[in-house]
This record gives sequence, C-alpha cells and structure tokens, in this order.
Amino acid sequence: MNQIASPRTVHSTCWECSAYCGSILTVDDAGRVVKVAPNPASPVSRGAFCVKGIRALPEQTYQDSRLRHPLRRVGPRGSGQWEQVSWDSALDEMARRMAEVRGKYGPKSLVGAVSGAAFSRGPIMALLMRSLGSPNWMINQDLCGGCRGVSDKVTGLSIQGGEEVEAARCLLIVGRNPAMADPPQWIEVKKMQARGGKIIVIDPFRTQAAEIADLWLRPEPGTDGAIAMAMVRHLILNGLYARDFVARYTHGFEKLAERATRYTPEVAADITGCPAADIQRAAEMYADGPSCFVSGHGIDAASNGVQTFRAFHALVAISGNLDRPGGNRRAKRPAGFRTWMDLIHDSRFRLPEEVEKQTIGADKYPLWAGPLGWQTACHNSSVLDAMLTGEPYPVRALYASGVNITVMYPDTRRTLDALRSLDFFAVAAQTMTPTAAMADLVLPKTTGLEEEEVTLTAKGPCITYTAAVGAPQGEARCDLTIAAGLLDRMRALGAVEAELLPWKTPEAFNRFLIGDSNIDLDALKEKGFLEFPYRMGDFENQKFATPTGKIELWSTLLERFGLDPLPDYMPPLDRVVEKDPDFPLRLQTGIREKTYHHSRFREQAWARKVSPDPKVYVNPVTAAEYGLAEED
Ligand SMILES: Nc1nc2c(c(=O)[nH]1)N[C@H]1C(S)=C(S)[C@@H](COP(=O)(O)OP(=O)(O)OC[C@H]3O[C@@H](n4cnc5c(=O)[nH]c(N)nc54)[C@H](O)[C@@H]3O)O[C@H]1N2
Ligand SMILES: Nc1nc2c(c(=O)[nH]1)N[C@H]1C(S)=C(S)[C@@H](COP(=O)(O)OP(=O)(O)OC[C@H]3O[C@@H](n4cnc5c(=O)[nH]c(N)nc54)[C@H](O)[C@@H]3O)O[C@H]1N2
Ligand code: SF4
Ligand SMILES: [Mo]
Repeated sequence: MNQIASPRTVHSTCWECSAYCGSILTVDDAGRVVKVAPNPASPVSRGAFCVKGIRALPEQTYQDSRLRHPLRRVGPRGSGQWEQVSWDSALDEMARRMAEVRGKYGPKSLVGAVSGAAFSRGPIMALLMRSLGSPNWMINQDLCGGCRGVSDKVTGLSIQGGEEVEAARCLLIVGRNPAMADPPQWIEVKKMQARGGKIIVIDPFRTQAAEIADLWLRPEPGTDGAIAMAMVRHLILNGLYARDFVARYTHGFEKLAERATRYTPEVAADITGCPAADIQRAAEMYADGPSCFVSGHGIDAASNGVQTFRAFHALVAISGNLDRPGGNRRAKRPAGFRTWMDLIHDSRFRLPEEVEKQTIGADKYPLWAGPLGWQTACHNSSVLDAMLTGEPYPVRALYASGVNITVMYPDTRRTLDALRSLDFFAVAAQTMTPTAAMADLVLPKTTGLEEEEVTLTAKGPCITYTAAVGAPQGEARCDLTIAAGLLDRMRALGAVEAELLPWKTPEAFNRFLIGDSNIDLDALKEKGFLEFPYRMGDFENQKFATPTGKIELWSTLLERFGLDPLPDYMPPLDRVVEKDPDFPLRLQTGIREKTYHHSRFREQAWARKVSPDPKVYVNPVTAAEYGLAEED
C-alpha cells in the first residue's frame, strides 16, 4: 500500500517583483508546490501578498507551455521552427558561435542582457561577460530606477528601498502607484493614514493613492522638478529645514539655497500647471515630519529623471528626514555580507579600467555606463545602435536571460532589426517570449520555485531567502549553471579572458554573498528571512560615499564632468523638441496591472480573463474633444 506522506511547508520569498514578499509554500510528496501563501512573520511584507505570487508563479512553473528543453532554431530567425537538442549540444554550439564572433570581432562584440539588479542573474551576467573579456552587459536601468540610482549615488544618500512608510507623519508619493506596484507598501500607506498620517500625491493620473490623498498635485508630465525646487525654497526661506544636520553633513547648501530662489510657488505653478497655493501647502505638510519620500517609475524613466530626483533628494536631505523613523532609511547590511551591487563593483571581479572605459555608452554617458556608472552596465540604446551600425565597434552576439527586450525596450521595430542583424543570439527564458522567438538557441530557465536566492532586502531590512523546491521541470537550469557550463566550453576553446565567475553552484555563490557575516544559512533557510541589527542615523560611523564624505547638494562628481552640479528643473524632452502637429497628445506608458509583471504571465488564461486587453486611459476633457467614450 502506498504510504501517504503529509505535505511539508517551506518558508521562502517571492521574487516575481521587487516587493520580496515572504511566502509559505506547501509542497507535496513529488516535490510539487501545491499552495503558495503569505508569511505573516516576514518583516518585509508582514502578511501581504498578491495574485502574481499565489497564482501566476506556480502556473508559470507547471503550465504546459513551459519551456522544458533546449531548442535550436531550424528555420529562418523568428519563424518558430525549432528542434529539441541536448544541453551538451546547445552549450557546445553556443560556445562555438560566441568564440567565433569573439575571434573575428574581439571580446567586446559579445553582449549580455538581463532585467533588474534585484536578482542574482544581474551580477552573474556581468561577471560572465567580463570573464569572456567583454565589459558589455545591458540591464533595465535605462527603463527602471536608473535616474534614481544615479542621483542617490552622486548625492550620497543611499536610500533606495528604505521607505519608512508606516511610521511617517507625512508621505510624499511621487510618480508611484503603490496599490498596483507594491501591495505590501500599499497596506502600509493605508495603515499610516488610519493612524492620522497625511498623504501628498504628485501624479498626473488618478491612482488609488491620489484618491485617498490629503493633497493631490497633478503636474504636467515631466515637470516635477519644479515642484521639488519650490518645496526646497519654501523650507529654506521659512527656516523649516534641519539646520544642524545641514551644517554637519551636507556640502553646497548655500549654493542650493541660491539656486532655489528662482522657484517661487508662482514660477513652479507656471511650469507645472499646479496651483501655487497647493505647492506651498505640500511644502508645509512635508516640513511637518517625520516625512517619507516614496518615489516611482513615473519620475524615473524620463529624459530629466536624474535632475528631478536630485531635487527631491535635496529635499529629503535638508529636511532632516534621512535615516530617522518615518523618513527614508539608508541602505545598511550585516558586516561582512556582500550584496550583488558589491559584487559588480568588487575590484576582484573587474576588467582593467581601460577595457571597462570602452563599455558601450561610457564615452558619452560616463556616469551612466561603464566603470563610474551606478551598475557599470551599458547604455542600452547605444548597444542597439552598435548592432545596427557597427559604431563605436561591432556588437555581433547577444545572450539575454530574464529580459524580454523585444517588447520592454523602446521602439520594438528597431530592437527586432537589431536582433535580426546579429551573428548569434541566445535567450534563456521560461516561456517562448517574443524575444526568445527571435533567438538561435532557447535555453529553458528555472522559475522562482526552482532556484535559490539570497537577497539583502532594504525593506525589512533583512536578508531574505528564496527556496528551490523539488527538481526543476524538464531540463530547466538556473543562470549560474548555464553560465558555468558555457564558461567551461569557452575555456576549452581558449576564449576566456579571466576567471571572474568562480562559483559552480547557487549554494557556493550564496555562501560567498554571506561571506563572514554571522548569518547562519541553515537558519535563513528555515525561516525564509533573517533580520540583522540596524541603527538609524549613525552618520558619524557610516559616512556618505561621495568625494567630500558629505551629502553633496552640490555634486563634485557632476561638476567634474562639466554637468550642472546643482539640482534644477530641466524641461522634459517633449517640451524641448518642436511639436509635431500630427501628434498633439502625450502618451505616458507603464500603468501596472495586478495580474501581470510587465510581459510576464500574459500567456495565463486566468490573467487574460481578469485583464484581457491593454487599456489606454484618456483624460475625460481630452476624450470629449475627440469624441471618445468608455470602451471605445
Ligand atoms: N502588478 C505589477 N506590479 C509591478 C510591476 C508590474 O509590471 N506589475 N512592475 C514592477 C516594476 S519593475 C516597477 S519599476 C514598479 C513600477 O511601479 P511605479 O514606481 O509605481 O511606477 P508606474 O506604475 O510606472 O508609474 C507610477 C505613476 O507615475 C505616474 N507618472 C507618469 N509620469 C509622471 C510624471 O511625469 N510625474 C509624476 N509625478 N508622475 C508620473 C503614472 O501616472 C503612475 O501613476 O512596479 C513593480 N510592480
Ligand atoms: N513602454 C514601457 N516600457 C517599459 C516600462 C514601462 O513602464 N513602459 N517599464 C520598464 C521597467 S520599469 C522594467 S523593470 C522593464 C521590465 O522588462 P522585463 O524585465 O523584460 O520584464 P518581464 O516581462 O517582467 O520579464 C522578462 C522575462 O524575465 C523572465 N524571467 C522571469 N523570472 C525569471 C527568473 O527567475 N530567471 C530568469 N532568468 N528569467 C526570468 C521571463 O522569461 C520574462 O519573459 O520594462 C521596462 N519597459
Ligand atoms: S507583490 Fe506579488 S509578485 Fe511581488 S513579491 Fe509580493 S507576492 Fe510576489
Ligand atoms: Mo522596473
């Protein structure tokens, strides 16, 4: 008689988005996850969760359309004709073709592409490419978090993810839609309001946060910098800033004050279309802290994003809301622990500086791409140009993992042309995405239920653990295993420049991250997360990582590159270029939906039922002008 074992539970962390919710997985005898539930003990999500984690992730893992074996293209590129091949034959071919390109055009003609730095596949791709001698890898920074990251770095704040929402007295939510993008954060927002906290939302769109806000400013898109500068002016003029803090820890306050004088509420109102009185009220509310700045993609993926963030970051700094309960916490870590970002910047895993300086885009955008860049990656658009034009040098082979560049990068037609022009293109994915469909080789990737991950999560703050449960479906492999297999073969072909990706297993990789911090990996696995001691403030011990060691309101780094060292309002591109009368309307993209993570999960029937069609929202006044009605 068959013995029926009781299902076991595993504490894990969902990695389907950067909310990092704690999860409890129920696993059956066969190692299959039969239930995903929130973990109320998680300090990151405190019991919050969403349908993507509960439903979409298991379905993505077990669905029939899951990629389970390596596929090799047999028809023309994009024709959908494939043959199943073994891993050995796939990796042999990948190594041979990449070594050929490398031999013909040099190591820099090889490029990698991944999505966010919020996953280990980012540094793994960076170190794989560096091992082959190429400094070129693309990451979503151009589209996600890059402007915030650069401002955070040059200003020296280091506050990414450290939003103390629940403890705040005032929230300043700018270009962020927490109800859709971050369910745990949305719960915190509502708790904070229930406690009597005040909410300011700056967003042209009526988000759920805007609906519950005490003050809602609706700027013309791309003009937020003027509001921030006017708020800075108001705080300084009315003595509402943190004098001692500013004197001790900031650089360039006088110059900032002088710059801000331009931005009277009336000037800002004129630029943004928001009433001057509302701008003034926003400044008064924010000054009555502790206040937390909650920012999003709406002010990030913009031509003037760095300067917009610089202005808001200056506001955070001078108001003294840095690293205090209810403010914006700085990133800290257990001593000895290494983050993925540390890995990318670690001198042991770098190429010579003269090589890294040739990272595509670093010549034109030295603080964005290459060795001085936030993540040392490429300027993505310039990479596509290089594929198409051979300038500044040829890019002939691409390996993309965990990013669907065909639909997520701007200008799909151009991306497709660039992909078609390549000598070799390989994609690792879990489903046949439009990007994978263009590849020569498609490699089956593990999902967030099959791969282990150790992450420093700024939100807890804590270290979170994602468990690999049961064997992967089919022959799916994780990024590190694929990279190690490729490197072995490239090495045999004499095409490895340096051994910069030394780990063979996720376990070894994760142990390296844990380093000599006293984190107990077994305890971490047991719980799914581990908190570590965190001290707010502590400005004397943990200095600011800028050339002056202070928060640089006046950035010496920007100055060095001949860029404006002070924050300012910069008109967005669409206000600078001449208007085309055929295109009188402005499109904002990126409204998140509960059921999808960007292009992910769109193959799942239940999600299509909930949200069948992409939607366009039009302002009712504009809609009336064009005779448009609901559901047209
Ligand atoms: N369900 C779901 N959740 C997700 C994702 C997903 O795809 N689906 N994606 C995840 C990822 S990778 C990211 S980066 C985050 C992004 O999530 P958020 O940071 O919240 O960004 P968005 O939803 O793109 O935009 C937020 C708001 O910015 C506004 N906005 C647009 N232009 C401007 C402007 O010029 N000024 C101001 N003030 N506001 C503007 C928009 O109207 C929108 O309401 O969400 C994450 N969470
Ligand atoms: N027009 C417009 N474009 C945008 C945006 C916008 O708002 N508007 N938002 C931008 C933003 S913020 C972002 S972050 C990007 C997102 O761009 P992408 O990162 O490309 O988006 P996704 O569709 O979430 O994921 C892409 C692929 O990741 C793979 N994947 C999922 N999980 C894993 C995993 O565990 N390992 C590996 N190796 N692969 C995995 C899946 O195969 C999936 O096809 O899009 C950007 N592009
Ligand atoms: S919000 Fe949803 S998708 Fe994001 S980590 Fe939490 S459960 Fe996963
Ligand atoms: Mo993103």
